Amino acid sequence: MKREQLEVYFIMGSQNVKSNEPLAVLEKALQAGVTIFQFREKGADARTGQAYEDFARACQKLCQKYTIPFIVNDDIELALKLDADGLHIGQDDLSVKEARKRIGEKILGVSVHTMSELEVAIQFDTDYVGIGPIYGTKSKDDAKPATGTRFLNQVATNYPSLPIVGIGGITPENTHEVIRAGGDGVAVISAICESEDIQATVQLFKINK
Ligand code: 3NM
Repeated sequence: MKREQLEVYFIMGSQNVKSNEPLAVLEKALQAGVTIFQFREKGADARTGQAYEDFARACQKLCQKYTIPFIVNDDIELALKLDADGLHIGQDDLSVKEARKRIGEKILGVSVHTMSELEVAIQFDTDYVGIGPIYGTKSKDDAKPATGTRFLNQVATNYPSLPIVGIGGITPENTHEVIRAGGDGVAVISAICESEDIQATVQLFKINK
């Protein structure tokens, strides 16, 4: 993948959208210029069964309309069934080795928090790594404590050719810190999902880099 594709990495599930119209939010974000999308339907209020799959397909269709990569969080079966563009996994999901073996050439992203996790991700040709939470976040129940940009900076310095996206509490106001530390882009849930003007917010993420 090209590292520019990580510039504004939008992540969403229906649980992140108060209006009950997540597809409308996704389409606004796509129109506004997000560069990649991750389907992350998780938590107590998440859709399940057929409703989950139908919603994923609807999100994928919108991403295809705007020619933006559609990445599935955690659920490799869904990623394969829908022929998604990629899969993003954390450390509690299936192993990086198994994920790479099963998805072949699709985009693989891995969340890493330590150098040893990073080395495993690289060993199995991760296309990018997600590093966070950089700042405090309310969008992930089991998030680790916020770390700031130190680890991200260490990774960017040691692995200059590895695409990196920062995540966790990122807003248009702090995005430049992530980029200055060596991130190629920012992964965002709430600053976009809860924005009253998604067009303006996405533009600000790009301008403030
Ligand atoms: N992963 P927001 S933080 C999905 O640290 C996710 O790996 C994180 O949401 C990690 O932009 C996070 O609302 C939530 O803070 C990001």
